[in-house]
Amino acid sequence: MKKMLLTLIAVSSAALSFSAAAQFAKAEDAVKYRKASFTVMAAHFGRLGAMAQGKVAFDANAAAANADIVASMAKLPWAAFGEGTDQGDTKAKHEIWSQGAKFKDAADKLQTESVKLAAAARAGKEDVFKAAFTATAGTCKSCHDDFRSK
Ligand code: ASC
Repeated sequence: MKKMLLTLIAVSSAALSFSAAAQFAKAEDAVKYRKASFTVMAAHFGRLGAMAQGKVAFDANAAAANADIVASMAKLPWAAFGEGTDQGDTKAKHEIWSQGAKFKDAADKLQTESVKLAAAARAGKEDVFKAAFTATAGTCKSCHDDFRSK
């Protein structure tokens, strides 16, 4: 019994390290994962947008908390754009894979600008925050224009 248990542990930890290396068991899981990270990002970016547009009063702490989540989410989707994940329920354009360096550059810009956005929010100056919001939104838009179908 003890031996069986040890074998089971050995087998399941081998399976675990294999799936960690492969990142996603199925292409469909990768698509779901990246969409989920964009969905969370958009929810928090939307709250920042409401402040940037003056629909909600600027609040540095709330803005910083939302921007931190955007910056965290901005790290996640890219690992889920692996080979074979261009099919199924996705708006991802084939250019993501045929122009990989350009896509990576766009992904990096979002990450850089969202970190700056969090810092700008924390600094508590509304005009600086608004400018950083516009810069970050620009990185969303240009990546969507090039790499997401309508
Ligand atoms: C958002 C959101 C996006 C971006 C983009 C910026 O709030 O969900 O995808 O801003 O529209 O142009």
